[in-house]
Amino acid sequence: MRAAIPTLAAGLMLALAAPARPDCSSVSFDSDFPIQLNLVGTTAGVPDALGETVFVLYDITHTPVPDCELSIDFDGCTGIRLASVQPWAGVTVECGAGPVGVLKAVSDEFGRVTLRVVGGASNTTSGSPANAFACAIVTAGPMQGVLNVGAFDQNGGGGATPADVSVWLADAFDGDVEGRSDYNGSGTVSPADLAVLLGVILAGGSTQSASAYCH
Ligand SMILES: [Ca+2]
Repeated sequence: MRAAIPTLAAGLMLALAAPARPDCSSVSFDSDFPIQLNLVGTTAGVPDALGETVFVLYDITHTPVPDCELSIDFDGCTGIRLASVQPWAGVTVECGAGPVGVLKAVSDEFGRVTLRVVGGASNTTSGSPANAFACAIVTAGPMQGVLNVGAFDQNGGGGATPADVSVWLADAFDGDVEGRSDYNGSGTVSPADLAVLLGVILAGGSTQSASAYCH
C-alpha cells in the first residue's frame, strides 16, 4: 500500500500543473466579434474606458468558451502604432518583426475577452499614410474576423487633444476612408466620428499617449 501514496501524490501534482483546457476549436460563428476597436490613451495609467471592446466566444450551442486565446493581428494596419507595454490586465502585445504588432488575450469564464488597447496613429500632417478600413485580423480557434482600427490619439503624442481633431479633419475632407478616423465602423469618416473624438477629449480618459511604441 505504501507505494500507492507517492503515485497518488504524483498524479495530483500532474493534475495541478496541467489543468485541462477547454477545446478552443469549439469557438463558432455564434460568437460576438465586434467590427470596431478604437485605440486609446491613458489617464493616471488607466486605459480609457471609451475604447473598451468586448468579444464573446461561444460554441455552436451558444455555450461560452472560456480560457481560449484571441489574437488580433495589426500588421496590415499602415500607420497604426501599438504601445509596447499594454497596461490593461490580461492584454499582451507581441511587437514582432512586422510593421505594427499582434495583441493577445484569453477569454474569461463567460467566454468574454474585454480589451482596452493603448496606441495611436501617425497622422502628424495632412495626407499621412493611413490604415485602410478593417485592416486587422481577429482569430479565436477556427474563427476569423476583420476589425476596423480607430485611433483617438491621431498623432501619437500628447494624448487626445484638439491637435488630433485638426489632423482628423484632414481625413474627413479628403474623400478617402482612413480606418484610423472611423470610430463607429461605418466605413465612412463622418461627423458622427468627430462627435466620438470630441467626447473622448472632453471626458479626459486619454490625456496621455503611450510612452513607447512597438514600431
Ligand atoms: Ca495626440
